[in-house]
This record gives sequence, structure tokens and C-alpha cells, in this order.
Amino acid sequence: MSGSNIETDAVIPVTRPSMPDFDTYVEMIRPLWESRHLSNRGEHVRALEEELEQRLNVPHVSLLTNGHLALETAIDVLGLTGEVITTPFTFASTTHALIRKQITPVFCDINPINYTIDVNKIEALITERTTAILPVHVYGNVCDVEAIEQLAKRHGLHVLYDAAHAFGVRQDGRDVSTFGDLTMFSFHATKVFHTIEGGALTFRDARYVEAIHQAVNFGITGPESVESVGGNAKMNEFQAAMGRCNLPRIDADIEKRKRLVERYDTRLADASFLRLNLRDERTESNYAYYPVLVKKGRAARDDMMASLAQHGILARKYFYPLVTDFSCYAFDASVPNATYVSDRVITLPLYPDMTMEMIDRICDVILEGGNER
Ligand code: T4K
Repeated sequence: MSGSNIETDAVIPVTRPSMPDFDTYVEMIRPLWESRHLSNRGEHVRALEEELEQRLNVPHVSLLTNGHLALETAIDVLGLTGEVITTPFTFASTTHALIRKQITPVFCDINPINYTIDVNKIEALITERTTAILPVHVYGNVCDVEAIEQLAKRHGLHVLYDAAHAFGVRQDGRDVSTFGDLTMFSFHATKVFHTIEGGALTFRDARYVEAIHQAVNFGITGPESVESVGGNAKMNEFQAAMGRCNLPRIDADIEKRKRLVERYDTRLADASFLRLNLRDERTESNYAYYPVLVKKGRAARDDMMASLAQHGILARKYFYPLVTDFSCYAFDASVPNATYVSDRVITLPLYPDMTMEMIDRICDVILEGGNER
């Protein structure tokens, strides 16, 4: 045991943004003082879109203000209505986006293996009002993309992926950005790749390019023409410049994350009171999160959270409560696997600036209380 306590040890947050060299960012934004082209598809936004297309090996990337508006924009562009089948085990944004677009979310339980939507339970939820499936690659764990594609084809449904956590993740060598009709990414400060705030839609079908351009910029198609009722969801030049500084650093950051995850895995391997996140051999991970389940249940989980907090370790319960239990909704969904996971999950601190000593400090606290859990 390290003997650590909050009086003497620095606080360890659940995450911390990875920052580029300050001068590199300043050099990147300096020309903006001259050009004064600060937003509305400037040079950095266009360049970052191309750089991301190359990096993700996807035909099209459109940048947006943030991940949430990317979801709402995708719903508009795909013309979704009625009901959309989605997961309850996600961040508020996924469900909020549907409801804010007057769509009824229909909650499908998750699989207990990697916590993504249970494909075997989707078909029973399809009605004549269903227009799409909205799965989430939660923690960067990849959904059963082949089965979802087949199901969607059979029923004529759109597929919109929420890949907020999955930047750079590949399945059998194929980037997650290339699955479904549209895939949404979050480039929020807390994400593996960030543009301070930011988001993207990625896709293979060129016809979405113009539709997204209009949707994020008031439907404007020229100085004297407005062809659709779009909103405003444009990324600005300062965000894109941050992205251009961060993109060349991403492989090194993922490598650092990987080494930290390996340390957690080694230290916690014998903690029989925990279930660790399984990584699939087909998946090239981005090591975005380190979720563990405290098998015994919610009280034991909350107890572990409290003892971590006492030692200055600010883990989080991503995602508890389930969105179905939010006080702003009144959903009565039977989702036992999601409830099980949500009641037991803790996401431990993980970010590239962490040291092995910090991981050890966290594991010491967890293992010391282990027997009571
Ligand atoms: N879909 C899914 C599945 C998502 O997880 C998200 C976002 C979205 C959609 C929507 O994408 P965006 O519209 O956000 O692009 C955080 C993030 O704000 C949110 O982006 C993310 N998911 C979610 C999982 O985590 P909070 O409420 O937990 O953030 P907060 O402020 O408590 O910060 C968490 C930790 O990060 C703190 O310990 C402090 C640290 N932090 C945070 C910020 C903002 C920093 O060190 N610096 C910072 O600037 O939601």
C-alpha cells in the first residue's frame, strides 16, 4: 500500500486533455490575425478535413462545432423520423439528440461482453415507425457492425453510429469511421483526439457532403441563395488549428495510453472482485477509457468510488445513471444487462500524461479494499 492520502497527494482526475506544444499552436493560429478568416470553412477546417480523411482512411469527413450537434445534424441529413432503436448505456447526448429532434428513442439492451447494443434484441423492437438504428461504440468497444448492417439492409433502416469514444479504432484493419450511413465523432477536450470542442461526421456516400454543408450553415448555397432550413454547427478556425496540432501527436498518445492500460491490466489481473474491459482480438483499440465493474453491486461500487476519492482519485461512473432513468425522461425500459453494468461500473483515470506511479497508486487503493468487496 502506498500510504497515499488526499492531504499529501495530488488529485488525479478521470481525464486531462492532451496539449500540443504552446508555440506550435501559436504559429498555427498566427496567420488568422492577418487573414481575419476566423470561421465559415476557413483554411484550417478544410485542411483538417483532408488530414482526417487520410488518417482515418475514409472518403469524407465534415467537421462540426461539437459531437452533439454532429448527431443532431446527422439526424436531419438522414431525414430520420418516428422511432430510432438505440442503447441506454451512453452519455446523455445520444438520447437527447433524438428527443430534441422529436424522435422516440426505443431502448435495446446491451450485450454483457463489450457493453454495446445487443444485436440479437434489435429485430423484436422494429416497428413500422422505425427509421434507424443508433448504436454507440462505447469506450471504443466496437459494435457488431456486420450484423447491424445486415439487419438494417433487411429492414430498410439507416445506421448512424455514435463513435464519440472511438477515434482511431479499427476492426480487422478497417476504421470505425467507415461503418453505417454516417458516423459521429466527438473531439471534445476529454477525448483521445480533440479540437477543444468539436465533432465530425464521416461517411462513404458523397451525396451527404452538400447536405451537411447546408445543414451546418443555414442552408446557404451562395451569396444570394438559401436552399434549405439549416442551422449553425460550424467548426471555427481556432478549433481546427488545435486539431491540426494534435493529429500528428495522436499515435504517440495512443501508445502512451496503451502502456498505462497494460499496467492497469497487470496490476488488476488477480482482483477477482472486478471485471475488466475485454479487448477483442479483431479490434485495434484507442485505449480511450479504463472501465471496471465491481461485481458485487452498486453499494460495493460506490464504496470503491468513495475510497478512491478519499485518496484524491477522481474516477467517474460513466455511465450511471442509465439515460432511461434520467429525471428529464420517463422511460420504462427493461434493459437488465445495461442496468447491471451501470450499477457496477467505474471508469478509472486514464490520460497520456499519467505516470506508472499514478496507476500504481490507484491500484494500491483498489486492491487494499478488495477483500471487503
Ligand atoms: N456521445 C457520447 C457517447 C459521448 O460520450 C459524448 C460526450 C457525446 C456523444 C457528445 O459529444 P460532445 O458534444 O461533448 O462533443 C465529458 C465530456 O464533456 C463529454 O464530451 C463526454 N462525452 C463525456 C463522456 O465526458 P463530463 O460531464 O463528464 O465532463 P466534465 O466537465 O465533468 O469533465 C470530466 C473530466 O475532464 C474532469 O475530471 C475534468 C477534466 N477536464 C474537462 C474539461 C472539459 C479537463 O481537464 N479539462 C477540460 O477542459 O462530460
